[in-house]
Order: sequence, then C-alpha cells, then structure tokens
Amino acid sequence: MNKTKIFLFALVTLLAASCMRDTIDQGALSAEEAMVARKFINTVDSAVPGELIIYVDKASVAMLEGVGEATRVAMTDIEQIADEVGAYSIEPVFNLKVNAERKRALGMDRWYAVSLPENVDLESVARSFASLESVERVEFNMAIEKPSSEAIPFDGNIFSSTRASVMPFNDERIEMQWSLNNTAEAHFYPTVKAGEDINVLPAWELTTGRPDIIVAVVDSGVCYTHPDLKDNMWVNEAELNGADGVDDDGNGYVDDIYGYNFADNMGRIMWSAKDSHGTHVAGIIGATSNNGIGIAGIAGGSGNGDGVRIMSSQIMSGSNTAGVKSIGEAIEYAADNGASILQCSWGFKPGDYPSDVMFESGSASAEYQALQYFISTSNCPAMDGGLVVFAAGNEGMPLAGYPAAYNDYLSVTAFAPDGLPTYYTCYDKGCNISAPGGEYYFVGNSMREYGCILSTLANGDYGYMQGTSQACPHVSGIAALGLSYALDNGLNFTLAEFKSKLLTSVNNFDSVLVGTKENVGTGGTLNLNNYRGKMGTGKVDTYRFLMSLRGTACIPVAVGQEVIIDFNKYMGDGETSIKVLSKYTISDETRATLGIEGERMIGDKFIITCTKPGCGTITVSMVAGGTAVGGGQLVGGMAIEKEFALVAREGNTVGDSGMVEDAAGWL
Ligand SMILES: [Ca+2]
Ligand SMILES: [Ca+2]
Ligand SMILES: [Ca+2]
Repeated sequence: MNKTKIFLFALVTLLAASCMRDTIDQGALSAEEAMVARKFINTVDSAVPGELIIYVDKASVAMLEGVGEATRVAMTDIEQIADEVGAYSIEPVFNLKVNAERKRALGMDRWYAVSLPENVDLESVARSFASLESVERVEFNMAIEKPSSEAIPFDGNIFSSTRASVMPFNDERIEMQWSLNNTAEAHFYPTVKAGEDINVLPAWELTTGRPDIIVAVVDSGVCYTHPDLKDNMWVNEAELNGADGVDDDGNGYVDDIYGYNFADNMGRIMWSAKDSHGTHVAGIIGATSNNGIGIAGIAGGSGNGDGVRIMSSQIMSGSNTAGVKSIGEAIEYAADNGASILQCSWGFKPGDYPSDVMFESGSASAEYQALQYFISTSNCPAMDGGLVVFAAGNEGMPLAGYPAAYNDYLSVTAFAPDGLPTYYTCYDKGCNISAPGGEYYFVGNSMREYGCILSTLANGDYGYMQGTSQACPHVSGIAALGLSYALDNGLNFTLAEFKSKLLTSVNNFDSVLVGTKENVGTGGTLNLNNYRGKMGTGKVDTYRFLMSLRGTACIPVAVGQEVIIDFNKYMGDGETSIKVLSKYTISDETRATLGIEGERMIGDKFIITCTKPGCGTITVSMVAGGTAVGGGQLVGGMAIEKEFALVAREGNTVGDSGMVEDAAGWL
C-alpha cells in the first residue's frame, strides 16, 4: 500500500547534535514507573520482533504528519526516541486516505507503528516511549494464533437418503451438509439427533441472499478461483479492469481485486492446498447454491447470481500470520470497502489478552479500535452499523478467546450433530450463541469425518473440518440472510436490534444439558451440567430469525403431539384489550408442510397437531378494543389480523397443561 512513511534517517543528519537521553530512566520514582506500566496494553511475550505500536497525543499527530515539510525544524520527542533506538520508520497504522474525517474523530489517526531492527530489546524500547507524556499507550505487535486448517478431503461418499427429496437445491454434495438439515441419519454421527441444525430450509423460501450484501472473511486467503466460490466473490471492478501496480480506485491499496493480502502486504490473495481455513469458512457462508456442483452456502443464492459476496481480507498466509497492525488494517479495509458483516474465526493466544486494567479502564488497543470502527460503519441500508462475529475458541475453556470475549461482538460456540456441546468448544464467559461446528467420531481406531462440516478447500476441492471456526460462519451466513431479507422488505434495524433478534431467535440448549456425553471425538467424557446456561442464548435458528426481523412471533410446537396454543401470550401489553376470534387462516402449503391434523379453536385457545417437522404461518383474526367488531354506525372494536409462525420440531417440549414450554428464544 502507498502509505506515507516517515523516514527517520532523513532527519538524523539535521538533528545529529540533538541531545541524547537515557532510554530508560533508572532513577524513576515508583509512581512514575506505575504510570509507565499503565500504558502497556499487552506483554512482550508474543511480540513480533522489531515492531511496536504506539498511541500518541493529538499534538504529536500534527507534528508527525508534518514530517518532511520544508518548514519543519524541530523533532518531536517521539522521533528522538525512535532515532536513539535506530527505528527505520514511524508510520500511521490506519489508512487516512479513506474516511479520514471519521477516523480522526475516533482517534484512529493517533496509532503509529514503529519499525525497528529485529534485535532491539523491545520491552526497553517500549518503556522509553511510554515514559513520554506524548505517548499514551504502547502495544506489542502480537501475532494471532494460527488456527488448525487440517481438513479431511471429501472421500466421494454421498449417502443417498430421504433427505434428497427435501433439499431444495441441486448441489451434488448437499446431502452431506447435516448442519443445514439434520434428519438423524446415523452415518453422520452415532448419536445424531433430528432437528439439530440451523433450520435454514424454510428460510430459503424467503431469501437465499443478495449480491449487495458483503461479508468480509478475515482469515487466510479465500480461493477465489474455486468453482463453487468464484461467482460469489466480491470484486473491486476498478482494480479488475485497471492497471497492474496501480491503485486504480484510490482506496489506498494496489491491485486489491478480491480483497487484500495483509499477511504478505500485497494485492494478490494467496492460498495453498494446506492453507484452506479461509476458503472453508467462506464456503459455509457463500458457496454458490443450486449450481449443480459441490455444496450449498447458507447465503449462497439460488443459482441465479444472487448470493451474498465474499471479500477476502487476508491475515494469514502459509506460515505468515499478521500481527495487531495488519489485523487492524484488515478490519478497517473491510469497513472501508463495503462489508457489513465481519467474519472472524481467529483469536490471540489466551496469554496474550490485553491486561485486565485495559479491560476495566476501557482503554482501546489498535485491533479494538479497528473493530469499533467496523461496528460504527454502515454499509447496508438494513442495519445501522457493522456486525462482528467471532469463533469462541477451541481450547474447551470456560471463557471465549480474545477478541471474541468482548461484549460488542458475537462469539459463537459449537455443537455436534447430537445437539450437544463439542469436546473442543469454549463456553461460558463471553459466549453468546451456538451453531454447528461438527465433531469427528471413531469406529474402533478409525476416525470418521461425516459429523464434521463439509465445505470448500483451497485446492478447488471439498473437505471436512471441525471447530468453532466452522460454527462462526454459520452465524455470519445467517446474519447475511437476515440482512438480505431485511433489504428485500425495506426494513431497517439498529445494530443492537439486529443482534438482539439474532440472539433471541434460538432453540433451547439447556434442556439437553444433563448427565454426560461419551466423547466420541477424544474418547473422554463431557460433564454436560458444566455447560448449562453457558453455551450462549441457545442454538441459532435461521427461520426464527427471519420471522423475528419480520415482526412475526414464533410458536414452537412439538411434533406428533396435540398442543394448545394461547395466542394471548403473544399480544404484548395489549392482551387485555384484544380479543382473539375463532377465525384463522392456514395456507395449504403450511398444512402440507406441517402435516396438520385435528385443528380447532375452543374459545380463544387453538388446538393443533403437527405430524411433521417444519415451519409455516397462521393468521388469526382479532378485535382490538371491545368484544366485537363494529361496523357502519355501530360502535365497536377494530378488526385486526396477526400472523404467527408455527415452528414444529422434534426437540420442542410441551408442559403438563399442554402449553408449549420452550420459552427460550421466543420473541
Ligand atoms: Ca485499490
Ligand atoms: Ca491496479
Ligand atoms: Ca454449489
């Protein structure tokens, strides 16, 4: 990229006589030392050698930006330190060529990266900078933990089954995607359970995505030539049709056609067969659906070029993993170039969290600053802001990773085809919602992969992976469908509303968290009680989410049981002044889908049996105000109709009174 670099050596001769000072003031008072220590965002332990990030005061920004101007005679105290420690350059972390005004208002212009010889004592240099009044924070450029990208290649097995008739798309391998529609077929997993999926089939009848919704996959490079991804890639047309080596669209990045490669600092997105993590994640969200090949993406369209678009914001490349600085830039890039969902299946090592002091004082780090910038950027008219989705982490710890654990981002835990927690998923603190992440199982000594998630690989083929890295893009894909549906219907939400609707459109998790799970993945045993109330609000449900965006209450119904529905429960505070009439409509389609039997109204209670799992709607007539509808000169209530969604699942329970009890996730 063409960032203005401040080359310090240019000033060295000018200011050769400038006073040298001790880089470490050995005689400092302990109060001063404490002041310096408070400026440290993280520890030196995982720092990338030769790199340091500093957050400077406003006055210093003006001076540092003035470097190189002819009238400039003095060196800032920051430059003096940099000079003393032999720094090569000080350059702004963020890209002020785009949206500079907003970035300055947020203080993003105050982050600088200092490039140093690799052999300097970074901690001591950091202390020198921190001792300056003009430096408010110092951050070591820690690298993220490279997630496992081991995939088991697709083995050619497609289990023909009854599922074929219900899957709406013609993708060759859609049969193997249990997370889209789990019908409890044992070849996926020994203790597989029906309905433990994301309930996307009925949602696809409402929307399959939109090409104006952009999801940034912040990960290793997305293989944009993959036959099942190439049609759903975000494309920077100006660069595609522009000149090599030229920043044709002036966004600060040269040749960024499908995104930008921050790991290698170049426009070209890179991948290798062994480096499929980002490609796998991308396929779950946006593999082209209904194109006759491979798999279906959650928001991959209907085969008519109408899927959501994937932007590759690359932060890992082979053995290269980006540090804080490049990650900040990658997130900023996504915001500046149109993404409204940030897909993040990565995190820092548990020991690399910013200190508790930083959490408590609300002090930002460079990556936090970038994430907050993404959140505050609206690139889709259906949502005010950007949605950040993180994988909770695979350490099996009762704490989400960092930055996933921050309150502002969704952090996704992983469940297996049995609807129980996976052996690896993080849970508890900082975790928000659960989605299918998949799990291996063993038959004797041989490992079976069908319980994992099948998606695209960087060699142009397909393969299975497991992890919260796979659960996370399920939520990103569902969010992308939600934005598509909202745009289709002219709806607009604040980011808080959108997140709230997503987090409450879930199926109950806690009801199955009793006893133990014999761990098919590792041979160990999970105590399920440990996970109660700790897997997030519940298991994400795509159809419920779209209904929630539409403002239609979802009523869970147990399959094969007669249930009594009290619509009054869904009237909000209007219950006492709204009378439910014995009049309703159910479409033939809903009747057929749910296999409805024995339906009748008794008073204002509705009795129904759904013999098949599925979703449909019922419209009920009511009188608002009074007991009867008025008409002509008659004084009376107003006739209104209200739509409800019936969600019939095997897992739904009914209470003693026959009332549906599954309260979690109701609107
Ligand atoms: Ca460009
Ligand atoms: Ca170009
Ligand atoms: Ca496909």
